[in-house]
Amino acid sequence: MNFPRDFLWGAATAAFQIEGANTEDGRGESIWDRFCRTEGNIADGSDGSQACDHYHRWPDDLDLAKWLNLNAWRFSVAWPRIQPTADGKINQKGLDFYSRLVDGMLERGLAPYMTLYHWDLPQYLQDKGGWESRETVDRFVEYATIVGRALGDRVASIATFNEPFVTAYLGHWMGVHAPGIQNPATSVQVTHHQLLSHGRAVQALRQEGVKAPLGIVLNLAPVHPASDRSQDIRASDRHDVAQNRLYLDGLFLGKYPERCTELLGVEPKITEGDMEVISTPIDFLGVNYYRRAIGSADGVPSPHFLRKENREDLAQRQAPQSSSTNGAAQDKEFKRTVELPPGAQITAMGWEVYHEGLRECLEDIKRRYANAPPIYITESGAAFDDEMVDGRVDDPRRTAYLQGQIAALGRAMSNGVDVRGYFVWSLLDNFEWALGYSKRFGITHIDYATQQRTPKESALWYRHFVGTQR
Ligand code: IFM
Repeated sequence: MNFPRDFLWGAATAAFQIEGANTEDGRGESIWDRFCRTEGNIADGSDGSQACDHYHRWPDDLDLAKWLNLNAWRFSVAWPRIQPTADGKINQKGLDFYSRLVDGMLERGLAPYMTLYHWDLPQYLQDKGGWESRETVDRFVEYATIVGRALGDRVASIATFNEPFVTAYLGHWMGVHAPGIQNPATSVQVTHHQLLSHGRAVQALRQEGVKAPLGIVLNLAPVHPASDRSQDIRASDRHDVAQNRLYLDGLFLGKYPERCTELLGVEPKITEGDMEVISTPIDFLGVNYYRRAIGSADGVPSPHFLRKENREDLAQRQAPQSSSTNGAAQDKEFKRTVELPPGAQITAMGWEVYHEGLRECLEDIKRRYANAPPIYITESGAAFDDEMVDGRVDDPRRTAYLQGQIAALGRAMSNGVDVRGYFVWSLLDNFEWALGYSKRFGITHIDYATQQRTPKESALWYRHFVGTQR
């Protein structure tokens, strides 16, 4: 398929995963800095203090993106660089960094796609309750307004949040991401407060006169029951509510799914008027797609989504412990992950390769939400155990993955879904959260000892492919 001439072809990144320099120019502490310091939280014991050193090497990285023929770059702003201290005072050096970065993109013909929150909450806000506290909503609106005023006239779009489901679920239900909380009730409240922050920020930015299109980025997954047994269908419904419906229904229908409380066992505290704010119309929806979910009553959580101590006793946790607030035990009932179908191809994350799922997600949005705005695929990619041989990284499985994703996207567009751009996750190998540097998602290899960047064969394929689309 030939994509429209003005279609965006980009690559996505996130501040904490690539910047490093986490004490430089007045940056404050984030929940991820703190989380990395606790032994056992990060698989390889690493942290984000150096990462890809993008804070210093950003001109080279932008040159690389330009060389790859890309016309868009997705990045996130680190909140602790902008408001490093609890008094909320603006750190001009932090704003200046992003201002230079955005100008650098514009000079190279890269449209800046900015995300305000990609998981690095200032630690001082966590100390006061983090996303569970409604006060954080006000603080987010203040932060969004500061960044919107400084950069809103130059960026191509502003996404409020990246993957609020991951913050809620991995950060507050399973406790494998910062801030490491394991409490389902907190997790659901965190979902509500992130969505409320999103809606309030969209309203505030519009009031400020910010012209950039405004939206949010969700990670979606079609959910298929493992069988037609009623227990498996219920497990699927539960997962679908937790990952997809809470967010999509909230944003586009202005209400949470009717079976939300029954299926999740907890309900958020909602104040009158919240749902109207959450469903404030937006200009675009970002969709991150990696894999489908399979709902099974016999499923066990993926070990990656368990804290170390819970991974060890996974085998013993076959009996449901319904009254416990221990997230892992609760997740046994969540039944998120099951064994993959025989013959399934998997990535280094243990994730099934299932391209049709992207088409399914996109068509599901079109079918269910008449008011959904144009879509961007804001992340799509795969981790593999790459090897550098004689200065080359031959990664045919990643190339095939990207080809499969782009073909599925093309099918969805042929079926009428309005998609405007595609961003590979990720331009560079980077800090893969609780898995540290052990998983490589980049189309560019990073040698972390020397910070040498080497485009992999998949990058060369992407460069060629994008060239044919112009
Ligand atoms: O690395 C993450 C990214 O930060 C958010 N989306 C999924 C990626 C791969 O796990």
